[in-house]
Amino acid sequence: MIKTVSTTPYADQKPGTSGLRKKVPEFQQPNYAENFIQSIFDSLEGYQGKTLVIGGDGRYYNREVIQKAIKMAAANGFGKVMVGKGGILSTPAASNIIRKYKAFGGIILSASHNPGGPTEDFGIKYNIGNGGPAPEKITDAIYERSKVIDSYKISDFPDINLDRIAREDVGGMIVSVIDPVEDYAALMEELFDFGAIRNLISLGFRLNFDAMSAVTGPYAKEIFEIRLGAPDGSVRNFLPLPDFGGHHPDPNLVHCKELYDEMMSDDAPDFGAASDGDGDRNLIIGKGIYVTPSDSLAILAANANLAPGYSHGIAGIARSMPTSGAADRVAEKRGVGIYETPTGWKFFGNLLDAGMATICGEESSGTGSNHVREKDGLWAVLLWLNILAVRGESVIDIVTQHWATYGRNYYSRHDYEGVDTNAANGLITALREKLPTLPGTKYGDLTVAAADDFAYHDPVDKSVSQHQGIRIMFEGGSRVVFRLSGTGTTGATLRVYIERYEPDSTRHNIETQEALADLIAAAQAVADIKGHTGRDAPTVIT
Ligand code: G16
Repeated sequence: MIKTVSTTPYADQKPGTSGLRKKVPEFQQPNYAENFIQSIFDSLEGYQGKTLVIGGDGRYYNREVIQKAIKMAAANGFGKVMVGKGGILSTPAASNIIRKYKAFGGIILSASHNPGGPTEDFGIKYNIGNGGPAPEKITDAIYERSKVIDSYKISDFPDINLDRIAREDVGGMIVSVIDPVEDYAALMEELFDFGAIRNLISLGFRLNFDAMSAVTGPYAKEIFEIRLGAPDGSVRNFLPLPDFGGHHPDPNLVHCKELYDEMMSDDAPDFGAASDGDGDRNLIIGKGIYVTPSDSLAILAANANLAPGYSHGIAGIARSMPTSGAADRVAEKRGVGIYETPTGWKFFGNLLDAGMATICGEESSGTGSNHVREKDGLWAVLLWLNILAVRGESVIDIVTQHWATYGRNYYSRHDYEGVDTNAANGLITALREKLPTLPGTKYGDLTVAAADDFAYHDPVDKSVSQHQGIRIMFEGGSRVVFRLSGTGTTGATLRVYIERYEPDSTRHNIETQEALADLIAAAQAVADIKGHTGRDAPTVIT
C-alpha cells in the first residue's frame, strides 16, 4: 500500500560540492532523509517504470536509508530498483551500473572521505542517467523543492533482505539485489592489461593497498588478490565497517601515515595505494616517493596509451581549477584539449559526454576517465600498475623522468579546518573586495600579476558558475588559490592551494614546503588568515 505522509520542510538541505552531507543525528530527525529523497524525485521527470540504482559506502545509517529509498522509489512509480548486496556499491561502481543497465539514475549514500558512525557523517547524492553527479540545475531544483515540501510517498512493504542476491516483486516494483563487485571488476579487465600486471606481480613486485575499512575492500580483494594474484594480505583493512574502524577514511598523508611511513622505509614494497570511504579517491605512493594527485593526473594522462582501454590515445584532459597545471603541459605537448573546471566532479560530465575530455582529475585525490562519470580510486591504481608493468621502471623513476621532460609543478594544499563560518566568509569577502587593487602588489620578492574570482563557462551547455575560488597569479607563473570547502560538516574549511612551476631539473629535489615557502607566506599575508581566523597554521597539509 502507498502512504502519503505529511511533513514540514527543513531549511538546510542545500546540496554541497557532492550531495547533501550532514551528521547522522541530523539525518535521523523525523522525515529528514525522506524529505530530501522526495525532493529529488520531485525534481525529476519521466522516471515512471524506469530503473533506479541504490547503494552506499556501508557507513552507519546506510541500511536504514536504503530501505526508505527503496520503499519511496516504489511509491513514486519507479519500475525497478537495483541495489548492491549488503547495501554496498562504491561510487564508481554505482556509476557503472547506472550506465551499463541504462538506469534512469541512482541514489548514492555516502559522505565520502568524512568519518562515519552514530555521531559522524552521512550523505545522500543523486546521479543522473549518464552515471555522473547531478548538475547544478538539478541540485538547485532539489534544494528549492526541499524548502517547500509538504508530503512524501512511501510504500509499506517489509524491509528487503539486502544480504542475498535475489530479485523480487514488491509493491509493484522489481527489487534486484546484485553483486556489487562483478560488473565493476569486469569493466576493469576490459580497460587494463591484467595479464601484464599479473606477470609483474608473479615476478615479485609487491603492492600494498589500504581499503581503510571502507567500501573498496571487497573490490580490491577480488581484483588485486584473486584476479591479479597478489599475495593474501596485500589488501589491508578490507572489511567495510560502519564506522571505518574509528578512522577517517581519507586517503591523504595524515590519515594514511602508517602506509606512508612503510613506503618510505628501506624494505618498502614497490607500490602503495589507498582509497576513501566510497571508493572514488586514490592515494599513490611509490617506494620512497609520494605522488601528488596533480602529478598523478599528468603522469596517467601522459602514459594512458600503454593501457588497452586507452591505446588509441586521449581526446583531452580536464582538471579542476585548483589542481596544478602539470596536466596542461602534457596536453600541450600531445596537442590535446585541456579544460579547467570548478571543483566538483559534476563539472566534468558534459566534457566527457561530449567526447572532449578522456581523463579528468582533481587535486583532492580524484582521477578518472570516460569509463564512468565519477572519479575512480581503483581505476587510478590499476592504470598505475598497468603503466609500471609495461614500462618496467619504478614509480620514482617514472615521476622524475616526467619532471625532467615537462618540468615540475611544486604543489601543496593547506587546509584550515573547523574555522568559524562567519570568519571564513569574511576572509573570502575581504579578499574578493581587494582583487582590483592586487595587481602590482609585492609580497617579498613576489609581484602579483593578476587576481580574479574564478567563473566557469561550460563550453557544452553554456551554463556559467560564478565564485568558484579566488586566484592570485604572480609574475613567473606561480599562484595561490583560496576557496571554502563544500563538503565539510563542521564550521568552515578554508583551503589554500599553492603552486610553483620549476622547469630546471637540477632544482627538482627541494622539499615541497621549502620550495613554496615564499608563496605560503604571501598567501597568509594577502588573505590575513590569522587576522580573520585566529589560526597561525593549517590543520592539514597535503
Ligand atoms: C568531492 C567532490 C570532488 C571535490 C571534493 C573536494 O569529493 O566530488 O569533486 O574535489 O569533494 O571538495 P571541497 O574542496 O569542496 O571539499 P568526494 O570524494 O568528497 O565526493
